[in-house]
Amino acid sequence: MKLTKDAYLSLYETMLRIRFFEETARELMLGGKLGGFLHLYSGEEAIAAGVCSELTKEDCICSTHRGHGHIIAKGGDIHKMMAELYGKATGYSQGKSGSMHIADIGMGIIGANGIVGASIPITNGVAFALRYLKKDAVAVAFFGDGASNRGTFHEALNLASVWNLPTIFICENNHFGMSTPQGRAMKLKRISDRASAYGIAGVTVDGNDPVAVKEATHEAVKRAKSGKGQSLIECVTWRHHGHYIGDPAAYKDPAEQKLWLSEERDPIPRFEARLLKEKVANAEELDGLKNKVRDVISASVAFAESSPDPSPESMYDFVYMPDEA
Ligand SMILES: Cc1ncc(C[n+]2csc(CCOP(=O)(O)OP(=O)(O)O)c2C)c(N)n1
Repeated sequence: MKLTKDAYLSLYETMLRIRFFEETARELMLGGKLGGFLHLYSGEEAIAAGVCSELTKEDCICSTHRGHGHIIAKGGDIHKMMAELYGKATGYSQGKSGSMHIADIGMGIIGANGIVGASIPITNGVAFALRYLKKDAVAVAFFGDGASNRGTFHEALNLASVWNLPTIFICENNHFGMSTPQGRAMKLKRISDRASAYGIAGVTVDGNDPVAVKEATHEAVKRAKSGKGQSLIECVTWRHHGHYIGDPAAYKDPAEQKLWLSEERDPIPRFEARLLKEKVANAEELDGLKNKVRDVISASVAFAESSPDPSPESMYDFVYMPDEA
């Protein structure tokens, strides 16, 4: 795939936006400024950036507990995201959901989801709706290697296949489900091999290379939009931190951790080296983008900190309750 300079820099900028958002949120939480749970996406940025670079506003994504990267890459509002982490009234869910339930329907962001594997069948529902409404669009499910062992994954791949839905399945294989390594939860080495059981296309790509992810997604979107079927794309990656903030990740092999955090593996310095080597951009341009993104994240923190808390009277607003008993 031949990319323009703008396309390369857009992938780079998206990865920076995710990394800086995540690392800022980490510092804020460790500093006691944020409450709730935080599952960081640092290290996996190339997947969200590569996938979402092939999606239009009409295409939809369903996300996970580790969802900030997907939301940022799909065009979510960083100010509203940060305010939500702060529990402020200006947040995506008026400060009531925190990190794991951010949605922006207008941007095709159907929602993050704290239930592992739940986003996968929901994506089929979205794909069904898109087809019913005759939209030229796809629905994309993000999920982890752990989630691919759940029944929801298997049922959803089967249903998408037999109903020929425009669904794309993105498995983010970061090698662990909480503290359990992939090898202890499944015998397969390649999760993409599961696709053939359902008659759909399966491919494993380097999930730390945004261009490889973009290329695979390009093919998957083409296939889905032309009615030729679904795709399971396994993106091999590594999460830099523990499962959530507070997990010291003592179960990781230190040598492996060091290797994946090195400049050769970390998707951001690795992509920077490529952009410089292929003369797509020079160091000043890349630094300029870094400064620009840092300013965006700092502004989002200032916005969140100066936003009001939700009022006690609004406690039950936007909260679903069945008919009062
Ligand atoms: C149905 C369900 N079971 C268990 C959990 C607890 N849990 C939260 S994240 C997680 C691991 C998920 O691993 P994976 O799908 O590989 O995603 P990753 O965290 O690696 O991104 C588990 C077991 C949950 N939230 N939902």
